[in-house]
Amino acid sequence: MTETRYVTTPIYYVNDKPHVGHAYTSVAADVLARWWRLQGHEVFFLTGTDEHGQKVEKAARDAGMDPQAFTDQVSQHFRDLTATLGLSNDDFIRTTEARHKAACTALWQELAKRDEIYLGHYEGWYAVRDEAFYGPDELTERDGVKYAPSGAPVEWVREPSYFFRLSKWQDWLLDYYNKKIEFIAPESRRNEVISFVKSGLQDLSISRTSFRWGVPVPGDPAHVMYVWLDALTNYITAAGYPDTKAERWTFWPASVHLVGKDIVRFHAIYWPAFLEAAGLEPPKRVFAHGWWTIEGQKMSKSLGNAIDPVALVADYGLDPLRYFLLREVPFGADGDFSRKALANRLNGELADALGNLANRTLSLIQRNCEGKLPAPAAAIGDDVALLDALAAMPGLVGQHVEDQAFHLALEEVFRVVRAANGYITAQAPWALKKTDLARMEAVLRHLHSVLRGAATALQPFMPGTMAALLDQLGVPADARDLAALATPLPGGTALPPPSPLFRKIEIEAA
Ligand code: ME8
Repeated sequence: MTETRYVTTPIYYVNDKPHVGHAYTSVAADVLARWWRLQGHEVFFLTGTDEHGQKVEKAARDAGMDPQAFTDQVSQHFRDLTATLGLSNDDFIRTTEARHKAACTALWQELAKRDEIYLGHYEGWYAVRDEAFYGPDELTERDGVKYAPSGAPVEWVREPSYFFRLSKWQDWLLDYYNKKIEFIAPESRRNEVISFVKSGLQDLSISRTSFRWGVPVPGDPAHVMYVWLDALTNYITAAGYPDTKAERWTFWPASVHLVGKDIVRFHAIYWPAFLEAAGLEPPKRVFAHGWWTIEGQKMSKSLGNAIDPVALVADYGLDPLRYFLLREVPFGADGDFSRKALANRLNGELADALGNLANRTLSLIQRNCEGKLPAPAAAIGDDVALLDALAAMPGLVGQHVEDQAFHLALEEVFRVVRAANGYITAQAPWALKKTDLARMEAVLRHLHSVLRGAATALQPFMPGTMAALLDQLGVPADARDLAALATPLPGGTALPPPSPLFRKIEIEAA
């Protein structure tokens, strides 16, 4: 049955250019969106940029630019990156757009109408880098400077502020986490959020008066909205809010917000509370993935080691990068990025295991079968185990993708690819040419089926390369979704001469 599915990335701050950490979340969201489309669902995939707040205002000032001109420029880098990464996003939202300001204003008014907002005074510690407030017990002090747990310095802020009655939602949140086990993943993050909420929630300051770069509070323009209230609202803006009759509103509530573990608190605590308080449905799931370090070090502007995804695509190709990001580290765990590890995955798994299987099989069909696909054949002997594993594979991949266990999804495909490599060696179809032509054809046909299954299931991960492989396999463009796997290609289908799918990389040069 066709369902609606909605996946989001965080909207990224435009204080700096994108790096490989941003590419990571975006590629993961793209894989989900593409997988769901392959299953026949109606999908909405959103990404974009977060452009207000003190941090962005400061970055614009440092660049000597007007904030709007500055955000126009940096946001464009993120928009360009969607093309470089081959993202299939359906929309790209910027928080400086009129539609978004209208949604923020409407949400604020709804919260105010329901008495969820009151005017008071904020006094406390604020980290501009995180755009977050911290309690005194969360801070550490070094050389007279206080730091948040993220390592960002905090400053003492005292100003009039509107507050959201977050404390009132504490029990509701705990009950919600209990009832919806799948709401926060992975488990470690769920536990972290639950214990934070159990430790007690304070009302949340949701406006600032000390700077101007934000959405004005309706009826009190001396205040701008707290950047996280503004930012989180993007997910409903793009679905049409406040017009809940809009066609896109059918996508709300979001199926999953993919975020890094740094911002799980905002998505799993504030966001469902804001929505519930405004009478809107909370999202179904928040998945917080782990953190990439670079050759063992934290990635940062000051260390100058932030890796530009555009350069990686130029050096290794887009699909090897997409594959590596999701294969190397279990989604949810932290990982270390190294060019050597990327080259190893590319050479060993893509070029050797998958690329060679395709090349050997397709070259044999070209040479020994006049480039025509052999007819479907019955499974006998060793064929049975291989084809059974192949038949089970898409279902297993689907379960893992649904859990956002992308590395396990890939492992399911490569398990079958490795089995097929063992099978081709054991069956030696090149030798069968002289002894048993019918068997040679059956073996090549089974290998073709494995390649078709693998290429179909891998499309969300490596769209460009798998489209090329499906072309080489003679699979028509309208027979590339999961359901089409049930219909075998007719024997005699003409296949084009094969060409290599992956270029190996010298490890030393990597
Ligand atoms: O937090 N490893 O934006 P941001 C893995 N605007 N992922 C990383 C990463 C790393 N080293 N570095 C960044 C914001 N990311 C807010 C979000 S949403 C309503 C507002 C990814 O530009 C990861 O997804 O700081 C992380 O959560 C996000 O970029 C932070 O991007």
